[in-house]
Amino acid sequence: MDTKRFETEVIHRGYHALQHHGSLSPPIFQTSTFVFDKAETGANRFAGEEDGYIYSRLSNPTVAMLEERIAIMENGEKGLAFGSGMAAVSAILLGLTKTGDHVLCSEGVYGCTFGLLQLMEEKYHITHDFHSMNDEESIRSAITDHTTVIYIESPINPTMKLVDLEMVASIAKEYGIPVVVDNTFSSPYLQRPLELGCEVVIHSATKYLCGHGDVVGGLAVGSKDLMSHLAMTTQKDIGGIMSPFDAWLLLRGIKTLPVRMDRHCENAKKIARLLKEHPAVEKVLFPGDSDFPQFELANKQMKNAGGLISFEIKGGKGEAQAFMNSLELIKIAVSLGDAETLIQHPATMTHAVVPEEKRKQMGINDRLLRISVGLEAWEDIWSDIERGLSRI
Ligand code: LCS
Repeated sequence: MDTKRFETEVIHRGYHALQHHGSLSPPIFQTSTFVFDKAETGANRFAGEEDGYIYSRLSNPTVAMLEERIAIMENGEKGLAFGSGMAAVSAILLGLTKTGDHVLCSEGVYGCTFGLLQLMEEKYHITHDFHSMNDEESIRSAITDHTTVIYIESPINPTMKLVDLEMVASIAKEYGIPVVVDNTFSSPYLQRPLELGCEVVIHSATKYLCGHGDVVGGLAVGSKDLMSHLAMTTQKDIGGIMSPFDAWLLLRGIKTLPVRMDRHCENAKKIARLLKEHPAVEKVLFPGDSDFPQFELANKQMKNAGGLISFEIKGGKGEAQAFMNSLELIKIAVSLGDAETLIQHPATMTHAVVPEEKRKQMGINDRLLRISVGLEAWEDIWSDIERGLSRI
């Protein structure tokens, strides 16, 4: 199929109905293994001399449809699906490093990615440094002879800080170091890191790609060579793969990604503006706000600002928790990107594993709250927030 526009690819790419009895919806190949017509076929497939399925940890037709779809969405060559976002992060980071190597990481990452970097350092002596990555010379001086990966979240969970992906990718190219970007907060509809020169893009597919809060999954996209290598090593042998049913739910959710994202972005813009004007709010962190320190960069590398808003409430942890407890429509829950508006307290929830001093360095204090603005009528979302703020 010729490449079509994004909104068309998310619906059609990877599936050919007429090859499946005309079924409009793709089949779920809920099977662990595949039957060979004769012993030689099995031998040839294991030897890589013949295409075809072998065993669902190695590849599965429903999962392969999703891998093809995410690859085109990120404008990359090959996609891989995993059982969670963290299975994707760990397969990529462990696949690109060995003992003695160094990872240069953005100043702030999701709490479990932080935990994984700690584990890699303690158990395998793969060291890491956090870096703001907003100055070219200081990035150059932070790269060591042992740096084999530059790992970036942008926007960073939950502080919404951005990293200039094109700038970091061009420096990394001089050193021959791959740049890996966790694109979970934007989704490929809003930001495509591979088009900016980065090598690998990762998603917690649990979030916007799924969109309905019913799957935990991960996806990664990169060059055919690199992804095939990872498929045969850290994906196959560590084995954190995605189930056919979850792949099917993701294929379904992804069809509506563009329309959902437009609505998330629209709602978030309205809520961010109203939060900013409210006297009980100290500070709003939202890349779509013209006062956001990296507003220009957001406009340069993102199609729109996304559906996540972090804000500091006046007071401390007590006020933050009292506000959350006073909400009626908005759900207190981690995760993001669902139809329902969700609120969480990063210091005691998603980033509780990060030691307090490090959390402060990342910009996460006890007053900070993160809202994943859902698809409800924005007026209803706002009246819930407004009522909550007036009660504390
Ligand atoms: N990367 C980012 C940026 C994330 O926000 C998360 C999960 C992951 C990776 C891991 O993905 P998972 O294994 O959960 O699919 N973030 C969460 C959050 O902010 N709240 O709950 C989970």
